[in-house]
Amino acid sequence: MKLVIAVVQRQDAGELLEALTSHGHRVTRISSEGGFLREGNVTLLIAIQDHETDPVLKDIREHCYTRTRYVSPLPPVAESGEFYPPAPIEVQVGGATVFVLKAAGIERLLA
Ligand code: 2BA
Repeated sequence: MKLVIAVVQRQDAGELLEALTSHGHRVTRISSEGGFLREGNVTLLIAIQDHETDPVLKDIREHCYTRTRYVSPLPPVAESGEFYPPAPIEVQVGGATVFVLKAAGIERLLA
């Protein structure tokens, strides 16, 4: 059994969730934030059998796109007091960051 943790861009999350659930997977969607861009993204938890790993990764590949973002670094402190805005840095985000972990099992605790 595996636990797939997929960090995806918010724009891709809806279609990916639909694809995964339509293929019979149970998914938990968590709103998250990237530490670098400090922008909202989505983390999906998907517990699956080992043989489902490749099809799940295929769904993620098919629905998560690479996008270019520009980040403005903080301006350096100018000694003369003049302001020189630094050039934005280009950053490629996605398709997705995926962690595949071995899972011991799933317990559904019913009271
Ligand atoms: P962020 O941390 O906001 O990172 C967004 C994008 O910025 C990253 O895209 C990467 O291209 C770039 N980036 C991140 N840290 C950087 C750095 N120190 N210097 C230069 N560029 C940097 P992705 O690699 O596609 O990552 C997308 C999101 O996936 C990340 O958002 C974060 O939420 C998550 N993530 C990526 N790698 C991770 C890891 N090793 N552990 C936990 N979460 C991770």
